[in-house]
Amino acid sequence: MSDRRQFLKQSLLTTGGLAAASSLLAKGAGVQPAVPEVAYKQLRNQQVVVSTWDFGQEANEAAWHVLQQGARAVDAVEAGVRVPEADPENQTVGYGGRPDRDGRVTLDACIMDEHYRCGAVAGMEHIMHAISVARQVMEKTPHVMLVGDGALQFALANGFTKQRLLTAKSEAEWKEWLNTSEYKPQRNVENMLPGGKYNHDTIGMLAMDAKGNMGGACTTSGMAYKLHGRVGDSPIIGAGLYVDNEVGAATSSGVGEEVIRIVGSHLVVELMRMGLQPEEACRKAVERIARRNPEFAKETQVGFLALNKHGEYGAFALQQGFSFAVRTHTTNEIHQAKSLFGG
Ligand code: SD4
Repeated sequence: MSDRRQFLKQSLLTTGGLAAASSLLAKGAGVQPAVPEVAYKQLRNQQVVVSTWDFGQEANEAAWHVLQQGARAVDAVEAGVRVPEADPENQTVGYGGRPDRDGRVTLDACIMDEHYRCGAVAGMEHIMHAISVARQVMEKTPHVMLVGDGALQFALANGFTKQRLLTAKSEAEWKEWLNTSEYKPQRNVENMLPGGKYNHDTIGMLAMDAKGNMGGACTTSGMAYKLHGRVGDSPIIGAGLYVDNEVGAATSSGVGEEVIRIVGSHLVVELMRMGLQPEEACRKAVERIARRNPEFAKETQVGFLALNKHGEYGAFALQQGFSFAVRTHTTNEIHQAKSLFGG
């Protein structure tokens, strides 16, 4: 190992080593930072599950149950998000989700494990558990993402059952919306739905298992009354979800277009890699969105949720009202994230 590399490695083990390393790198030392390996210890018995929104509490419980069997984090998050996917009362995920402008329920989902393996489906119709199809894309194909009819075809070939996802309630609301809305693309249409701009949903879930390994899942029916074919951030690795087992994981909810533009979840993880705490990393990502278009940001909701390798978690949103659920050995609670507009 070169002297410089040796120095970098040693300095990282001391307080302030991170700063010293970054400044050396900034001066063009030309060394790839070995930060994660030395700055984050793998802790055992730090099992934790976090997920977006208050309905995440029930989902967390299902994930927690799986974790307690000694399963991997990726198994836990898949089991967890299947709960809202199957719930017809939840109109933002899976069965019962709000349709697109043409009355079609199209689902977006992705999953990522501790080995950077990932799978996703986008714009998939007729299959309730989009997350499990995403998992099979990850495990059974050489690809990362399948879309639309291709995703459906793959799901059917792998034993999933086709069913009607549009419930009477969501159909009635969509028809009502058609009566009063112009049939043209509208951003952030949920602002006009009950709860206004504070009422976004989608489940993003992150977990750490007993071995200290991480996994994440994100699943949604996407923005209500979107153009047919529109894909949000939720199934896009790096945007709606990212897991780096050396550093931590992040997920998002809100207006997906804004998240995609900054590759939000990957950004949050990279900020944690630089040493930021989860909440601070989420705040920086939110601020980046707001800086681009401050006026628009005031009317838009985006929230990030992050979990680091120490089992520490945090969240931050543009607007008030972004809640998240946390399950550990000692807690099972809902937290309100801080926000840029509203404290
Ligand atoms: C999307 N991010 O499709 C999702 C929707 C969402 O709160 O999270 N709404 O853009």
